[in-house]
Amino acid sequence: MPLEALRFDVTPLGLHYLLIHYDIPEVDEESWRLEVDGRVQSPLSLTLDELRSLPQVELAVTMECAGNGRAQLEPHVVSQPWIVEAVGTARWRGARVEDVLDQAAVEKDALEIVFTGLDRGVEGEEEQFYARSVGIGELTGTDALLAYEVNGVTLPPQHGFPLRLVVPGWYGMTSVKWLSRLTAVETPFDGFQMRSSYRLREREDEEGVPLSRMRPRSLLVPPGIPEFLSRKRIVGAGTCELRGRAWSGLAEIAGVEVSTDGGDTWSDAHVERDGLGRWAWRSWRFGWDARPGEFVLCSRARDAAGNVQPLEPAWNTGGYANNAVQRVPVTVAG
Ligand SMILES: Nc1nc2c(c(=O)[nH]1)N[C@H]1C(S)=C(S)[C@@H](COP(=O)(O)O)O[C@H]1N2
Ligand SMILES: [Mo]
Repeated sequence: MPLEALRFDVTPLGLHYLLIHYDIPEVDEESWRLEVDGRVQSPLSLTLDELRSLPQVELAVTMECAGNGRAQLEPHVVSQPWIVEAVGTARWRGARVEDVLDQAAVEKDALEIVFTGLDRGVEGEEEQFYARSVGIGELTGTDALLAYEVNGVTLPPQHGFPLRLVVPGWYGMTSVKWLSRLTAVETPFDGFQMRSSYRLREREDEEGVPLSRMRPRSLLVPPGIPEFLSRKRIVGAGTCELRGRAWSGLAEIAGVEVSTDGGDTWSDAHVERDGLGRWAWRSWRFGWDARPGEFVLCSRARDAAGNVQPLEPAWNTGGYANNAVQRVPVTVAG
């Protein structure tokens, strides 16, 4: 997502980031079914119309790739080289996962649901369909959705047509696109995307900690205008309203601070009540009296659980969850 799109409460389609491990799969709308099987009393094979006839829920959800910020890690981690643009907010519309699980009558001994996509590829020398599991507790009494619409239109191919999972508050990898199957299992699923990817590890041979919810992060709407090659920003002297967005999947945003000296001193920004709901980012603003000179603008979010953005990234083998404060070099012209 181009960072100037942080101006929109809801990211217009086409400006929302995309992450696709393999290829966008070919889907035949007529023959497509969502299979629900495994530890259930009534296995299901649902058409899109049947899913649409369940109670519909629409939620604004900020989704961020767990690899956002990876390109800023040293030593470099080879994978999608996101700077900080792998985030977006969309209005997802669909059925509650819980309603489908109720219809299938999931057995009491089921621990997780495995969500399998139609996209197939080779990763870590393993041929696979993209698949991730989610604990039953994260899917019942929560806002987890099986979405068939985004921003008021049918899901486009790149966002998971005809159906995707959306787990609000979690990093994007869990929101499996191009769903074909939900399987209730009684033992933890150890597919590649659970066992190998999406774990915080300091060494390759560690078991690591699985990623789940998004850590707090805030970003600035790029102020002024950019210089073509360096991307440095140029702002006119005088009062300059700095704006941005902040989110956390762990707890509500409790505050945002701004620094104009690269993180040495901080002042509180004003955080707005946007009415987009708990799962969407919050907008913030800060009045800056810009005097001529060189500045490094930063913003730092904290959430109600006491999580704060660090000044420096913590390295890990996958380059995940780097929520270190953003630094935006700015020249204020005299
Ligand atoms: N089937 C499938 N689902 C997937 C992926 C994928 O490659 N295949 N990528 C995941 C990752 S890593 C992210 S960050 C989000 C991105 O969703 P978006 O492309 O709609 O923004 O989708 C997730 N769901
Ligand atoms: Mo991702």
